[in-house]
Amino acid sequence: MKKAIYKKIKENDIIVIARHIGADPDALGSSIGLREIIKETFPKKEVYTVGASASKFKFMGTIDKINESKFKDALLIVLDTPDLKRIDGINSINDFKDVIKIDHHPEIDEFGSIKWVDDTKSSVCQMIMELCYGTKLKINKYAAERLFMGLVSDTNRFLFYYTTADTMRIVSKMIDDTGIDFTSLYDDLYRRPLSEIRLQGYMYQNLIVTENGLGYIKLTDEIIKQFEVDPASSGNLVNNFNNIDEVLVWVTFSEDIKQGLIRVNVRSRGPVINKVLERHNGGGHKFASGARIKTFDEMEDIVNDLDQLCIEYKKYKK
Ligand SMILES: [Mn+2]
Repeated sequence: MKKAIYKKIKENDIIVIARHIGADPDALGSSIGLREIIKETFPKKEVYTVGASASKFKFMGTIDKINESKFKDALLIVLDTPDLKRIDGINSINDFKDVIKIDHHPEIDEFGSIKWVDDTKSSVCQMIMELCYGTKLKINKYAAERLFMGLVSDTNRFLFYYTTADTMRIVSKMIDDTGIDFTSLYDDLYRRPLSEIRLQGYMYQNLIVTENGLGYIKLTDEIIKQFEVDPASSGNLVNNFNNIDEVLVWVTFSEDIKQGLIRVNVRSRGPVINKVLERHNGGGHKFASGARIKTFDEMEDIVNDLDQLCIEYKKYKK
């Protein structure tokens, strides 16, 4: 698999790297990291990353501008994106000469002449590290830093269950080989504005918790404006509710007036949640999923479904 991906990269002179909308550090780290790796290995190739830039993560690196007329001669590599509709920065994968998919989400759309999809991997950044060490691709310090930040972010600092001995081994090898100063990278990754911390405080105070172990909170446009944060950042705070005795599954509903939707972010420390979210126009990992709904009317349905999931989980556990 890795050899086949390497061969395709070697064969193509123009390579475009895409990832999902609403870029997070794993999406940015893997795409920017892979761009640098390909350039390091093949300096003559044209390599571009596409998609909207995320000002919050500007320390991850820059996104490229590319003339779309190049697409027809280019190899497209799609990272960290299970479904076609969530690929950022391109209209159709059919505009490209060839397509490779590399992802660690459960498969939704099958695409690409080569696909490497493995939902046991901690992050796509880990997969890019494995790709490097399994082929003749050369890594450099800048790429290693990006990959490290993406992996650390997707595993929540090696906390999540899909962090394995392999994860530790390859990260440690990469640090040895490139000499990155990895602890200094945490500054960029974890420093946050006071407004966001205050919103987090609000969320802790106002989380509603059912007797079955479902925690949920509704963040209206009014509340989001009051804390002067953007709607996406409130959803990111969902990861900070992981260690509460009374809460098994938790969900935030954040209104985004500009986009005319409500972002639903769900996490779990037991029940498998992605099937429920797939029924509500979303999906994701077993213990980390999301959806986009149109109005708060759909909130009740999701809350009921997830609460039911908690009930079943507790019954089965006994
Ligand atoms: Mn990811």
